[in-house]
Amino acid sequence: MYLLDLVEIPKDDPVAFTFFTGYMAMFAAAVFFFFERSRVDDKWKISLLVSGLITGIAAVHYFYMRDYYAATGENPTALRYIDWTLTVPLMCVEFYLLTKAAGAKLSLLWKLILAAVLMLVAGYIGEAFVPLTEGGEPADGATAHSVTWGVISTIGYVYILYTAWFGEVKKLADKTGDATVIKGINILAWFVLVGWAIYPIGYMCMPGGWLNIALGWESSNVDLFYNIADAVNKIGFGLVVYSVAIGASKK
Ligand SMILES: *C/C=C(C)/C=C/C=C(C)/C=C/C1=C(C)CCCC1(C)C
Repeated sequence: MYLLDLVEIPKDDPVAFTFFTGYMAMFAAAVFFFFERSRVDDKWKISLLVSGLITGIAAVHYFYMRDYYAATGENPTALRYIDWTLTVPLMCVEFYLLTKAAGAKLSLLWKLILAAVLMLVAGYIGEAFVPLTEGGEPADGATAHSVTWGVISTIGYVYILYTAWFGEVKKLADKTGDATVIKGINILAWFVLVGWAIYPIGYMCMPGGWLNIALGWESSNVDLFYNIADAVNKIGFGLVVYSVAIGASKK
């Protein structure tokens, strides 16, 4: 419905710009990962399939979010969280697949997914139900609401971070004794530490959020940070998995 009305990106709107480039980048990455599957050993094909699914699912959501934003100028919060609810668990699957050779159990996968669900459900409540005035300004209790749910969400995030850096994922990676896998997991752990940390920065730009209040950063910046973070994390993460698969296939 929106497509025909609004095809123009305002020249001074970096958020709209990142929605369009984000969409194209995710789409191109998905095509790349699907086609490259034929170049790796059989046991790595599923990892590349998952990389393709992560970026492919994101591309479809960006297709809609881009239009939603262009038509309304508002944050597509629900679409955003639907996307993450599908793609973050798939990133947990990548950790599981990489460490499976060393004996990773399904219980590891479920613990990571549960932590991701906690992180995302709390984040969604924090963003979608923040008390606002009719004019869209933060109402009484907005900051308390966003901080409370932000902290609960961070518990899930820290669990995943810990598992990748020091916990089961790290230990299993070491156990493989495979330098390519160890290095790959190490880089992915850095993605979780640095790349994923961009999301809470965006979250704090929402009305009533700390950066919104302290620095006056507008709520449209929520999407600017999320779009940049998604490109870094979904495509970057996929490329790391890809390089592990290519490296390990040559041996
Ligand atoms: C592809 C999408 C990814 C990797 C999304 C990751 C999202 C996060 C790491 C979000 C984290 C949040 C917090 C740690 C606290 C504030 C609320 C969130 C949901 C933005």
